[in-house]
Amino acid sequence: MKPTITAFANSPDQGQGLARDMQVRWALEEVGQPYDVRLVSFEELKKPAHLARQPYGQIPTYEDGDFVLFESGAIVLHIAQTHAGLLPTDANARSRAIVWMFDAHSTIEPPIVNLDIAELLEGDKSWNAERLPLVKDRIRDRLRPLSNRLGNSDWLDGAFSAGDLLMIGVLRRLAGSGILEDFPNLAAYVARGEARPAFQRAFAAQLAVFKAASK
Ligand code: GTB
Repeated sequence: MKPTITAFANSPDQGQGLARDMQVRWALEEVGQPYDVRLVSFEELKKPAHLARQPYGQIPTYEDGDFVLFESGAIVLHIAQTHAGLLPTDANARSRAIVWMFDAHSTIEPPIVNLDIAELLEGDKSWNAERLPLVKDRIRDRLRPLSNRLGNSDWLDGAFSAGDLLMIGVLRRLAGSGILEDFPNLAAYVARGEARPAFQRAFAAQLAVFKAASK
């Protein structure tokens, strides 16, 4: 049976793959698992049928029969644990890959979300111009150690893993900020992820939703 995921019927990013269904699609493509997509409008997100799947009324979700998951990181971990290809088989190496999944969402992403908030929601505040450089510096403070750890390696710990998938998904949110360009090895790391055929398929699938909606 094919799992069903949810995604925005009208993604505000206009198909740039920044909404979090992208990571779930990418993971499913990496492991070769076909899937269905239920497109959800902003109104439907907050209705009981969707709230039963996702208590905060957000995407993405993952359903396999009666089995329902939310939280993109947990969904990607489930896919990686139930299919070959996204986590090493050695127990310690697997745990190290999972470290990077947590790191992406709990250490690297929060200051990046703060930048989105500062730019999108606080742009009209009198103190915004003074605060913005501080918000950007906090991101650089997180990216510096990450860049040092990656060094000249292709991926964070050996072969490409679910840790890289989530990390690249988070770093992609910096597109257009100019910050990633301060760390050329991280910019190249993101480009390497985006060049993967599975990423390309996932990106094309979510872009097709935007194109169909704007016809
Ligand atoms: N922790 C949850 C997870 O990882 O699954 C967070 C899920 C979440 O933030 N979902 C967002 C959502 O459904 C979409 S991804 N928001 C609707 C709401 O809260 O009402 C975040 C997102 C949205 C849009 C862009 N964009 O347009 O660039 C980027 C990221």
